[in-house]
Amino acid sequence: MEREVERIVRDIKSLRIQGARNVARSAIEALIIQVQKSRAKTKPELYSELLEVGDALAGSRPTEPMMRNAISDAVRFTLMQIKTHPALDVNVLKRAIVKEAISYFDEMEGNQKKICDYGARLIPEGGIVVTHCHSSTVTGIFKRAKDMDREFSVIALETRPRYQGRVTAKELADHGIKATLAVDGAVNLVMKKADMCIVGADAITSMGDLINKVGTSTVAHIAREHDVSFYSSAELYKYDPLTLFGNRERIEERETAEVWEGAPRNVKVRNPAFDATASRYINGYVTEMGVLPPQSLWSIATQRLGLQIAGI
Ligand code: RUB
Repeated sequence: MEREVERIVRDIKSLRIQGARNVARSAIEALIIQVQKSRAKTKPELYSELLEVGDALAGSRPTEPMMRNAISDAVRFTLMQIKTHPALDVNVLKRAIVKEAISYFDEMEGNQKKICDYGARLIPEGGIVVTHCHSSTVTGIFKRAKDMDREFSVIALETRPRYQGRVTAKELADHGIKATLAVDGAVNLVMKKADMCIVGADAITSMGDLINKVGTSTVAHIAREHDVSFYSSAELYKYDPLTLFGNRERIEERETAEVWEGAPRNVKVRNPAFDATASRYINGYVTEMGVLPPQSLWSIATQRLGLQIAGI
């Protein structure tokens, strides 16, 4: 594996690269680097290099189906080229893979623009919106709403232990949006005056449940308690197709030192990075296909991603 690719794997693991979209984007960048620098002389050699890099990337953050879906697309594309063009030269194949991977970035940008347009229309004029963690999709929506001259303010929850809420608050304030940071434990208190909640997504299951930064489910439950609408914004690439066959989304457990460095030996420390919010707490998913009810997301995502369901 190329050194630069190893560095990207490390950066994803350590959260230097953070957020599902950034992670997926960097994973594809890594595949492009590997293919461009590959010394593979044959197509099977190139294919096994791709599989090796794909496995290392996918294992770097287990709760990231957007990255997995993007890697699978690249691997599937390569396999199809090998099968359908047996005479294809390995260097021509390398260029074709790179071209295909670059087109994924354009698609991502187009999707993000649509999500920001749909999401911005949901932001209530003069309202207070609560968010959790840092999602580039959510901050994109807020910035779009601001650029449409909508007046609103955002409360970003701090998001222990890695404080991604600070990244959100600063990014929004730098864009001229009124931003307040509150500790996670204040969620009930701040929700009393809120008009809406919106968070990102790491994974969406076939049941329409949301997997996002730990603490998201608490935000959703408390929003329901106060009758505040709760949305998640996500590209359909975040749908995990394996959940349709009963697979549960794996929740990443991170280093306990992130929570308490040097904790007493007789204290057990847990550090789950994500949690699951049941679909009944979610008013809608803001996607590139519009604001979808959680129950219909799986079928629209299946069509959009061109997935085959065995037996149908
Ligand atoms: C980030 C997080 C974000 C989603 C969506 O967790 O939970 O809400 O990844 O982000 P972490 P985006 O900091 O552990 O990666 O909308 O940018 O894809």
